[in-house]
Amino acid sequence: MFEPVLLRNVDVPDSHMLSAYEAGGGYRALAHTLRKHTPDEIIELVKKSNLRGRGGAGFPTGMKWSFVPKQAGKPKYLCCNADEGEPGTFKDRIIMERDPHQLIEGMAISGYAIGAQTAYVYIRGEYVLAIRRLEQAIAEAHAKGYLGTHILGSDFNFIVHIHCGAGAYICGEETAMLDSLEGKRAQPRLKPPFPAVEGLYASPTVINNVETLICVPHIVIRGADWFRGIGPEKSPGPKLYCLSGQVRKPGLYELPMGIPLRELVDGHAGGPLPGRKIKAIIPGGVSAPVIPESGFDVGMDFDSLAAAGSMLGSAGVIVIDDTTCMVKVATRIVEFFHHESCGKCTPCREGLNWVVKVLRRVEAGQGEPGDVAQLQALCKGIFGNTFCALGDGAAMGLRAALEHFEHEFAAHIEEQRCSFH
Ligand code: L3W
Repeated sequence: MFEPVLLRNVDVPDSHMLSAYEAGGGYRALAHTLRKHTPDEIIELVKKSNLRGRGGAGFPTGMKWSFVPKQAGKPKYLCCNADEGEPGTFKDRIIMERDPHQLIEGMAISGYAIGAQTAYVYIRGEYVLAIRRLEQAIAEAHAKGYLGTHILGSDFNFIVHIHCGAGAYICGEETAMLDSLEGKRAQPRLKPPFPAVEGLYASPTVINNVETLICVPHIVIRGADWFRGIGPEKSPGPKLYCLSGQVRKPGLYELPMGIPLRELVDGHAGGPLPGRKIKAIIPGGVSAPVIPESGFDVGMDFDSLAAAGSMLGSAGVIVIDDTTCMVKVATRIVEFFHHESCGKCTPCREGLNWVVKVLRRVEAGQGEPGDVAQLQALCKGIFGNTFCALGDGAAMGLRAALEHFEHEFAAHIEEQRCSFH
């Protein structure tokens, strides 16, 4: 049986309080780090663990940290991406609401490793309870000497600021987030330069997701080999999966990286609702291409899902059963991306507007014979041609829905109605 590590505290009474966190061994990893390790040793340890970013792209964390220039000069920043805007994704919220000290400890160790003294948590503005709990936890950590100057008697100084987003999905894109933190309208920046070299206020900045940062204290205490021993070697570790949609037991699950999708949904989340059959699953937030039933044996890790034509993304697993119309699903998803497009680049701004118009008419039973081909051509025009991953996410998702469920689109157009309603 897999023992939860990242969620081990969340059901403890008062789990958000410092006393409960300390009682479970909290801040031991920070104390150990400051007493026994140089910053470079922590970077090496994280590299050895093969920890990969949990925000969506799976970039190796230790490698990202090692891109931060070593020389003194400009300040270095750590930013925690807690904007969690991907539909179907709620893992970071649970951590911040129920175990905020785990994040603060992860940030302090990560800040030490990269030479940062200042950190920001860019948090989704709707996460009111998480914001309150984090503020309280930061104050408690300051009072106890886990944050501030000369942390635990060392030379390490580190403070954490909270910055609340205001409801725009694009702020979760790392460079748009930096613009938002600087007080500008959030729009993606051209990369390179990558933020690790030139980020916040043009200074070296490491941006990591909440779940990535909370893995760090456990790697310090239990070692890189322990972490690498869970799941596939190139994509290891404990993983948080957000289960939602038409499934018996939706919720947040911590299981090894690489668990087969079928085992996750049928075994842990209880399978389909009574009398229903699951026909499709979106494995990683709506940016990830939908998987039909024939693909449910895929492993839930970055490489296996990429090889299967989808992606792990934020591990927001959305379950769709045989009572749901895939044209409707695809339309709602593309409407979301269209609404959230920042408007900076033409293929995303104009392309998604066009796609939504076609999808809405097909959904309403007013589709025209060439509409599927039109949608495919539009996806081709958008994918790979947008400034950031938002347009790609919309195009990839629609392309997969058209590929696996073309018959549902064709039936809408032919019968001029939706047979699900
Ligand atoms: C330095 C290099 N740094 C890459 C860094 C880069 C970034 C990270 C990954 O999109 C995905 C997206 C969403 N020197 C570097 C380097 N980096 N090369 O590595 O970079 P990248 O560009 O591959 O991805 P990204 O733009 O960060 C993230 C997908 O995630 N997604 C989003 C989910 C939303 C949430 C949420 O709500 N919590 O995570 C969902 O599927 O579509 O593909 O840090 O700077 N040479």
